Amino acid sequence: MAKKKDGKPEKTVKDEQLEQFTVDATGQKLTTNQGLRMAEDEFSLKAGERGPTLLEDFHFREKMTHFDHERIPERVVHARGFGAHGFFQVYEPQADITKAGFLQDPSVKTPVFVRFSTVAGSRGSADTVRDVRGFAVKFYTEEGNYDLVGNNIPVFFIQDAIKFPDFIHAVKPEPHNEVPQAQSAHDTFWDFVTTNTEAAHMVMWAMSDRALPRSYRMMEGFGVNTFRLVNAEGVARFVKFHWKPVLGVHSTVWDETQKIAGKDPDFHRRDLWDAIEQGNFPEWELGVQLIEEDEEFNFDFDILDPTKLWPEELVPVRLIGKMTLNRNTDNFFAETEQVAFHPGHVVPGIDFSNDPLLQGRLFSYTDTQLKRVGGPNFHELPINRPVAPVHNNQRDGMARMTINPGQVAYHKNGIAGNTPAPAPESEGGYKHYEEKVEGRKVRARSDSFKDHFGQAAMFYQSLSEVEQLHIVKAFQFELSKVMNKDVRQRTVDVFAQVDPGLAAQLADAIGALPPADTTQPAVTMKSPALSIMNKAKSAKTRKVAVLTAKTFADAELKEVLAPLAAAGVTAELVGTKLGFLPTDADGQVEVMHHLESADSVLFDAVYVAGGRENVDALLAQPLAVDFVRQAYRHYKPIAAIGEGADLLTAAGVGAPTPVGAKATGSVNQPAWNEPGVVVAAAPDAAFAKSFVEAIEAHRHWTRKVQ
Ligand code: HDE
Repeated sequence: MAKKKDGKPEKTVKDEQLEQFTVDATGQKLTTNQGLRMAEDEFSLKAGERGPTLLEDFHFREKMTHFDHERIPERVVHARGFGAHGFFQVYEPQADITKAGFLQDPSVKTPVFVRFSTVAGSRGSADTVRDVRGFAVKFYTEEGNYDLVGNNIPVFFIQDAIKFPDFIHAVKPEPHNEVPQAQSAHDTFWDFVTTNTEAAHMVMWAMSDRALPRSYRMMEGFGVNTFRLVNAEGVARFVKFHWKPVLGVHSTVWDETQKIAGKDPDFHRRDLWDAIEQGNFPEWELGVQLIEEDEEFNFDFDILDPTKLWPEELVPVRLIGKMTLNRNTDNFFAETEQVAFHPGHVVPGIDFSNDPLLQGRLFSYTDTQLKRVGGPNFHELPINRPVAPVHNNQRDGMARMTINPGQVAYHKNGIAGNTPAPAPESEGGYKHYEEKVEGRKVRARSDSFKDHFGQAAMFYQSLSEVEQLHIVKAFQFELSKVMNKDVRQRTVDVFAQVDPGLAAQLADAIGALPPADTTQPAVTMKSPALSIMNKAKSAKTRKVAVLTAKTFADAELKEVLAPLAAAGVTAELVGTKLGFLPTDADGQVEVMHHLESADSVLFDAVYVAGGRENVDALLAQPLAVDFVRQAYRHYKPIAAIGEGADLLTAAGVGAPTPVGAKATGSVNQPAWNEPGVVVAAAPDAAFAKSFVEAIEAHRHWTRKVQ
């Protein structure tokens, strides 16, 4: 990443534009909104010290009125979100498939703003809930804004946009009592998805580990809908968009997810913010899957059906560029809350398909901005402004900011030389792809959309045993919160069509009848790319809790913490007191977290420092024992040096391997026969290497954990 001499990322044209609207009040005098300096800001104007407040107090009125009007409606979906700035660069010119300008020149950095979100919860809901994540990217290109408004799951619950209000009403808190918040584990969600079985495929994803991302930085993004790419010759291809995180795809486990929601409801936004502040800029590669127009009907699914994915083994993903997020926002409301995405914001070279979900989306997004951001001028808000010039005859409206001089506000005109004038295609004018369409006006759905279970079964069968087990448990959790017994039974019967084994395990857990039909659905293929176990592995940016209490050995600093840092792992000390601990080489290390407020769910791995005094102090703390026990239950890597191993034993994390037994997870002695547990008498390079490898593996699923 190009950096300026002061170490800060280079400014993009969008940064420069935003700076014109950025005002820092540090060191300034306090004024009213009219620019009037005020001599007093703590006392309202009164008739006598103990008398009533006067209407004349313009400062009080202005301050209070502004406050009273501070809130805008939250997004009707995706209300909870978090954004950051960055840039996108294409690897090679993509002229063969699209004429989009920002996909041609590898030296051009196109500024982007990205907003990640959950779907069902309110603005203040927890980050780590079981839900789909929004992944919306605004590219500020030289040809105008292009928005790729995607999710972290490649398919959707419904096939036609007209059903969106119904689906959202079913998943949101129930209308009579507004319960539950940010959860699908309730009657109406399961009632909907079992009476609208096109949802089956997406439900499988929502019950999978994909709905529990470890970090926004570690999840894939998908455009979901089928779009078109069009090149300069006018040749069009169907396209699906992908974002592939460089750090790989990783998830939390359900028990951990729920605990994080209490321990740190801002877990994901904090993670993204901190990573960017630390210079660990998250990166995703942009990929495209392409289908030629004459191949449209070559598949056993309809490529316009948004409940179907295009298996990567059938239609390979071509990686065409990389996005880097390198700057946090200055102001959450002005940027993240006011940003307005729309899948209809396209540039020449990108066009739509007849995907019936996409077609409806093309209406909804502008409509919702009118309500949410309060009028037709939301494109003038700094975060939404294109860096490309805007010239047209649209005028007026609430909070208009642009001053358009001149007599003429219409087209065609003679007075202004018929300008602003439409640009021909050769000068960058957008021309819709001339797809031939014909048909009768019908309210109907194509028969080619009728298979609701084939890809749901393919998804399930493509996963590892662990991932499948997580889905079974998720169904059991969700349905045990459903009160209506008919809905429970219907869920068993419907999902038996995806996998009878899954349905039987569900029935058993929720007191429903086992599925009547136990025929295993035949799937035409498995898609290994769907399993997150098959994605890139990396220890980079992982957070290790270093448990210690009294002192810290210099050898551990050099042989453990330094190699962890070299591998890009962040190690932070967790102790019984905040402040500095002495090292045995007259140095000091800082304890950044207190055991009372830190928790293993907030870290990726645990390291227990050695030293008798240390470990005895930790053993005396039930919270320290719980810390290790819980990390073990959540399959996290655990390492200990010397006496630190006693804390592992106290936490029930196995024991040294008896003499003669075959050790698996060890470096130097004593050997520890537990996957992902690395123990050594003294730190050395091999110990650090094994620990880094254990962190790279993310979780150690072969542990026998209840
Ligand atoms: Fe959205 N969606 N959506 N959606 N969507 C909104 O627009 C809608 C769908 C997605 O961070 C709303 O500005 C309809 C699929 C994201 O600001 C609204 C349908 C996908 C975000 C809307 C869908 C998405 C939204 C609410 C079915 C993945 C958050 C606030 C036809 C490809 C963007 C807003 C942000 C937001 C409508 C389905 C992604 C109401 C009608 C499929 C990431 O306009």
